[in-house]
Amino acid sequence: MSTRECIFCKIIKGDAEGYIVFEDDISIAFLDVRPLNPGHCLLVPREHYETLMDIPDELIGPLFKNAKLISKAIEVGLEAQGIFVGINNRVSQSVPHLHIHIVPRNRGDNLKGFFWPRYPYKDRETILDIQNRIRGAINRLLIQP
Ligand code: DGP
Repeated sequence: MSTRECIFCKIIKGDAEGYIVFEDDISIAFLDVRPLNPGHCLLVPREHYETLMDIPDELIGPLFKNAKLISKAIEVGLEAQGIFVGINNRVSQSVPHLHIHIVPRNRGDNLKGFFWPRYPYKDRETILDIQNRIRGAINRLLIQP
């Protein structure tokens, strides 16, 4: 998708409506049009990157610092008991411009845990296999990012 067609790029440029709650040099945050709870914000980098895996390392610190600020602001400003922070990457990602969901949470708000059912591992062998595959991939990435 070109940045001209991206709805979040349009909001960033002021070409589409967005109820902006925060902006700085690298990012903006605005209200999600279909909130899980009132106050659900999306924090996005100004540059068009599709997923967390695509953004430059230098951006991660400043971006997550802003996620922390917005989380605190939602907690205080909306008197939320807690905050859910999450990112869909490709699967379940409906807008291919990286966005961090920052959602106010209150006990009994009907958002169940991680939203999805969870299952235990079949056995220890499966756990060790998964652990080894992730650790191996991390080691390879550390050698050659
Ligand atoms: P995800 O499913 O993780 O890609 O979340 C995308 C979110 O973006 C979804 O919660 C709805 C929101 N969204 C989609 N289009 C617009 C829009 O035009 N404006 C705003 N404010 N939010 C949008």
